Amino acid sequence: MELSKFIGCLIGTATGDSLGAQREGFFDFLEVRDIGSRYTDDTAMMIGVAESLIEYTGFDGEHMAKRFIENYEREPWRGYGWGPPRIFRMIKSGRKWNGMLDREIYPGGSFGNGAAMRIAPIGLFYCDDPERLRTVAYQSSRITHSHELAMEGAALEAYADALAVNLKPSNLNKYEFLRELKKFVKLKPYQDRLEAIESLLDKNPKRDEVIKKLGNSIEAFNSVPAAIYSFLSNYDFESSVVYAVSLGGDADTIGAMTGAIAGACYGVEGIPWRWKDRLENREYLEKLAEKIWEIKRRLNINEGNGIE
Ligand code: F2R
Ligand code: MG
Ligand code: MG
Repeated sequence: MELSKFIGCLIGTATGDSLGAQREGFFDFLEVRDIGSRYTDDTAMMIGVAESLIEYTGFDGEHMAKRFIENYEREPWRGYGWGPPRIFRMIKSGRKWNGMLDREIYPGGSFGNGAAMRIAPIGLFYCDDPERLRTVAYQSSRITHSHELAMEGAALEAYADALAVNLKPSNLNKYEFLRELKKFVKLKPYQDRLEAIESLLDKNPKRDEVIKKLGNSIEAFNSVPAAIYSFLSNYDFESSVVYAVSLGGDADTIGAMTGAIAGACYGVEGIPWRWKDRLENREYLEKLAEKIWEIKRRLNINEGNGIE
C-alpha cells in the first residue's frame, strides 16, 4: 500500500477534471495540454466522499449526504449536474438520504455519471475488499443516483481505481486488468463495452470509433468505459488524461475518472509538476489521501475491525 498511489488517485481526479474543464464546450477533437485554475463538481463531490469516509472511519450515508450539502452550499458554482442540488434541497427539508429521491426527478433514478465521478476515495478505502467496495459504491451512489447503471458504473470505476492502486506500473498488463474488470462487472451494457475495449486495444482506432463504441457523454455507461480505455490505451499519466479529454463530450468527468485510475497506477510522481503546481487545493487533496492511507494502515480491513 503505497502512499504515493493514494495521493496520485485523488490528485489525479482533480487534475483530469481541471484539464477537462478547459476542453468543455469545444466541438473539435482539440487536444488540451494545460489545466485550468479551477476544478469542478467532480472533484468537489469526491472531496465530500473522502471527508466523510475519514470523519466516520467508513461509510455512513447520512453523514456523506450532509458533507455533500455543506460543500455544495459553500461552492454552488462548481458546475453541478441538474439533479444533485435538487436532491440536496429535499434532504435539507427532512427527506431521508436513502429515499431514492432521484426517482422523483428521473424515471427509475438517475444514470448520470455523478456517482462514478466522485468514487475514487471508495476505491482506495476498500481497495483490498472488492465485495465491500461494491456494496459501499452502491450505497454511496444511492444518495443521488439510484439507477442500477449509475451504481454499477460507480462500482466499476472504484474497482478500476483499486486494481490500479494495488499494481506495480511495470507489471501492468492491460488485458489482465480488463479480465479482472470483466469478472467484477454484472450488467450487460458494461460487459458489452468492456468487450469493445478489448477489441479496440488490439488496433489503433480513430477517436470517432472509440466514441461510437464506448461513448463520451454524461451517462455513467457512456463515460466510465471511455475512462478505462483512456487509461489502458496509453502509457503514463499525462498521455492517459490528455487522450481522455481529447474525446470531448463530458470531458471534465472522463478526465477525472481517467486521472483517478492513472494516478492510482503511476503515483503522484507520475503527474507532471506543471499541472500539480497549478492545481487548486493540492495540499488539502494530498492531506485527504494521506488520512485515508493512515486509516487503512491502522485498521486491517480484511479482519473487519472497524471499517463499516
Ligand atoms: N455539465 C455538467 N453539469 C451541468 C452544468 C450545469 C450547471 N448547473 C451550470 O451552472 O451551468 N457537469 C457535471 O454534471 C455531470 C454529472 O451529473 P449528475 O450528477 O449525474 O447529474 P444528474 O442530473 O443526475 O444526471 C445528469 C444527466 O444525465 C441524464 N439522465 C440521468 N438519468 C436519466 C434518466 N433516468 N433518464 C434520462 N436522462 C437521464 C440527464 O440528461 C441529466 O441531466 C458531470 O458531467 C459533471 O461534470
Ligand atoms: Mg464537472
Ligand atoms: Mg462533467
